[in-house]
Amino acid sequence: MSELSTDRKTILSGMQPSGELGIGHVAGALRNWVKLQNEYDSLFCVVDQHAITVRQEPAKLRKRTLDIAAMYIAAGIDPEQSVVFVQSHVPEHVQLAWVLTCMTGMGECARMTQFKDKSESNADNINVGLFTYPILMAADILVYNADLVPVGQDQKQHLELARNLAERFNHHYSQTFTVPEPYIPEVGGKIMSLQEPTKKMSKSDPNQNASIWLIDTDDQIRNKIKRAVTDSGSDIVYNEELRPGVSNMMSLYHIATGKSFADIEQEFAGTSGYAPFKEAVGEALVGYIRPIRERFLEVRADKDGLDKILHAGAEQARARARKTLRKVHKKIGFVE
Ligand code: ATP
Ligand code: LTN
Repeated sequence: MSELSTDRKTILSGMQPSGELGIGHVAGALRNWVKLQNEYDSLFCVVDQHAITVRQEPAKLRKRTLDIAAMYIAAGIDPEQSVVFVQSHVPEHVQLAWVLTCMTGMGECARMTQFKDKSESNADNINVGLFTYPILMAADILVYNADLVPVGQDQKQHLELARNLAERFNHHYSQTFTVPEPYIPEVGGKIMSLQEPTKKMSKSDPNQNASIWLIDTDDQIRNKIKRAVTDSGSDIVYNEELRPGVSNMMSLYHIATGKSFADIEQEFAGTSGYAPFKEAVGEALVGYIRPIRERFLEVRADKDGLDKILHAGAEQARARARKTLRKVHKKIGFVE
């Protein structure tokens, strides 16, 4: 298990156990986590407390929390090198979130696009947690003084709030928090729904044909790609606005093979129709996802091993979070 050292910069990121992980999560986040863990002190948490901002069934939440942790490892996070833990095992996140809540304006939360979107999709449960969600996320990050936060594009606005809160606290009291930077992949960083390529591929999408899950079988992957909505036209060129369907296929091919968009365009120049390209995308994804799925099944089957990793991870995370929280409480005038 890694010792967190202070001479390396820190990264922190997390995902909600609100559903299965798909290829979008690899593209937008996981592949960067894996890359960055060699150079940074790395913490990766499963944010179960964020997940309950929408209704969750207890048994499913429990299962998915372990699934997501196992998927981090299957995707290449090495628990010997990185700290892997569950958010609710480290109560300091919520403790810091309260302090930050008292420094955040109502308007700052009200303008978050994710809050607006989720209020629409959960109209019967617009709870205060959904509103203050980004403050808890800021606490997740600031409690470890993370320098860098690898996330997908949709999290940029939340990151901005975390930066503002860090600066605000430092200004009101004294230098305490590192102001975190987002780390967002540009090329192929956002994977769209296979059925509506102008919408993000998301784990809460009820249409099962819209997403490629990391636990999909080879045939499921091939079939979903075959059925994916493409555009009218037949040449393979990247243009998110005019050709969202084909551009999304190119992003998937890029993730699975590492090839640039220019190389992909050249590889398929002159082929007639989308069918051969889609077949190549399907096969590339099958080859990319298979080892992740197999490793996931192995890690998930070893319940004790996974428990050990998560509990050791929580202990390491707590040691670090406690230090920050103590400092914060002292600065704001809480009696020791
Ligand atoms: P939900 O649909 O339940 O709100 P989600 O599928 O968007 O969740 P999150 O847990 O919110 O998933 O996201 C985890 C990380 O994966 C975030 O950094 C997010 O930006 C990234 N991510 C999720 N979906 C995609 C996608 N389709 N393309 C690129 N990145 C993605
Ligand atoms: N809000 C993020 C998940 C998340 C997160 C974090 C990401 C919660 N806390 C801290 C990075 C750092 C999401 O919905 N993807």
